[in-house]
Amino acid sequence: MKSKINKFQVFYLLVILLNFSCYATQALPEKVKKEDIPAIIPAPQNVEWGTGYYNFPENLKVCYNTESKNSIQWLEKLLAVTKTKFEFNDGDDCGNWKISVDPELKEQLGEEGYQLEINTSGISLKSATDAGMFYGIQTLRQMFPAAIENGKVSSDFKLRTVEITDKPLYSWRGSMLDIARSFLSKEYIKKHIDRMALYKMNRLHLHLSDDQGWRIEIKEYPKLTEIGGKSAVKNGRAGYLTQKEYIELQEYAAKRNIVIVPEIDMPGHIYAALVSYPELNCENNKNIEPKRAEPPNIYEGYKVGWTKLCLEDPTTYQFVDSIVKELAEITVGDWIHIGGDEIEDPLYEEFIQKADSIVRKYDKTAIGWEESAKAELSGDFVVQRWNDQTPIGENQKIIDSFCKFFYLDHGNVTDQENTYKWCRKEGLSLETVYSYQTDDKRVIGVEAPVWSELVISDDRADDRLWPRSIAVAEIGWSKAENRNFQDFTGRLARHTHRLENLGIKYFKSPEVKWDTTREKGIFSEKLSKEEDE
Ligand code: TNX
Repeated sequence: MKSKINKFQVFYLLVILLNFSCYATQALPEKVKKEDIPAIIPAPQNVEWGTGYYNFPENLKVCYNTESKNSIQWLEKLLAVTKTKFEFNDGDDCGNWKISVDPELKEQLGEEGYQLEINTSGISLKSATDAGMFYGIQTLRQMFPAAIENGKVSSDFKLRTVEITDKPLYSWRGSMLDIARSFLSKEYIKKHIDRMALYKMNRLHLHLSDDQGWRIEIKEYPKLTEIGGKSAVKNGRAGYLTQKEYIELQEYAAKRNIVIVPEIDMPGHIYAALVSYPELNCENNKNIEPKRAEPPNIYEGYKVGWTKLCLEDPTTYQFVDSIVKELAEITVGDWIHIGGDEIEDPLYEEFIQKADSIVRKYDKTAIGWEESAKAELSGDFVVQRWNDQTPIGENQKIIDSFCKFFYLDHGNVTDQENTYKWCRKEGLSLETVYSYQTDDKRVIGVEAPVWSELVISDDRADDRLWPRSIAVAEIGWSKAENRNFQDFTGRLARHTHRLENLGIKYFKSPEVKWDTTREKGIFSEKLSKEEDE
C-alpha cells in the first residue's frame, strides 16, 4: 500500500518535533497551569508533565533490585508518613513501583542523576548510584503533600504523571557554616544537613577555627579545645565538636550524600590556637598585633587579619602536620580546607605550598581561599574564590563563593539588623543570589558561607540561610537555561508549608508571595483546580 504521508507532512512533523524538544524542559500540556504541577526545587533538567494522575493507593508493593538496597530506606521513610500499607520485595516484577540502581546508567545519568517516571499505574525510579536514587526520592518527596514533613498524611492524594531525567550542573553544591566565631550544636548541624539534602546540596564546609574559637578536638593538642574551645565572639556561643561527634555528623551527612569539608584556617585567623599554645607565637611576637597571645586573654572582637602563625619557626610546621594528620584520619571526604585568607607575610606563599604538600601526604586534596592562588599550587588544589582579586591558574579548579552573591551574613534586605554590608551595601536579596552565573570552565560549583560574627543564635542562622540557600541549591543544580527568577519564586512560594513544617525560621523575603492563605498541613499541596471547585 502506498504511504499516505507526503514529504510536506514529514517536514511539518519535523518542525513540530524540533520545537517541542527545544522547549521540552518547560513544556506543559495544554490547559495545565503552572500552579497545577508540583513545585520541584531545584528545577530538574528535563521534565515532561502529563495530564493524567496516579492515585496514591492504600496498599502498595515496591519492587527493588539488589543494587538499590541501600537507598530504599529513604523511600520507606517517605512512605511511612503516609497511611498506605506497603511492602518491599527484591525482584524485577513484583509490584508497580520499580526501583533500580544500575551502574550502566552512569554515562547517561552521571554520579548523581536519576530518572523518575510516574504513569497512571505506578512509579519507576532509576539511577546509576545511591546518590542518584536519593535525589530521585527527594524529587518524589516534593510531590507529596507538605504535611509529610512533620506528620502523617492520609493516602488520599494523587500524583501527576511525569517523566523526569535529571542530573546536576555542578558537582559542588555547598553551604558553609562558620562555627568558629559562634558555635552551632551538633543537633543544629544535623538539622541543617537534612534541609540541605531536601534541596540536593552535597557539600557542608565547616569553618572550624578562627581568632575567636577552636571547634574540633585534636588529641595531640588538647588545649586547643580546653582553652580555645571556651571562647567565642562577643555574645556568641563557645563549644566544640569532639572527634566522636564529628564522625557522627559525617556519617549522618554521608547517608544523605553530603560530604563534610573541614577547614582549619591557617596561617592567619589563628588567635585561638596561639592563646592555647603560646609557644606558637614568634619569639619577637611579630606575628600578632598588638601583643602576645597568652591566657587568659581570649579574643572576642570582630577585627580580621591581625594574627598569624610564626612562619619562620619550624615548630609551626610540626603543628600544621599534626593537625592535618589527625583531621585526615577522621575525615572520610577527599578534602581538607587550609584557609589561607586575609594575611600579608613574605613567607605566605611558601606556607601555602608546604601546607598543600602536608595535605597531600595524608591523601587528601587541599582547598584554600582565593589568596592561596598567589602561590604556585599543585594541580588538584581547589581555590575558593570570594572577591575575585587574585588571578587563578588556568587549570585550577574553582569553587565560587563571591561575597557579592554568596556571603549570607549580609542582609536579606538593605540594612537588615545584625548583618554586614562591606561587600554589597544593599545586602544580598534572593534575586541577587539567584542572579549568579558563569561560563568559567574551571568552576566546579558554588558555596554560600554564613560567617558568624553577627550570627549568634540558631534563629539567626536560619534567617540568614533560608531561603537564600535554596537559590544557591538551584544555581548549583539547574542549568542556566532552566533558571528563571520569577518561576523560581513561584515554586518557592509553594514550599511555604514545607519550610514551616520543617520548623525553619526562614526570612520572609519580600520577593516571594509566601503562602499565608492556605491551611497548613495535609491538603496544603492540593491541586489548585480542585480547590476552585
Ligand atoms: C571575610 S573572605 C572573611 C571572614 C569574615 C567575613 C565577614 C574570608 C575568607 N573571610 O573572616 O568572617 O568576611 O563577612
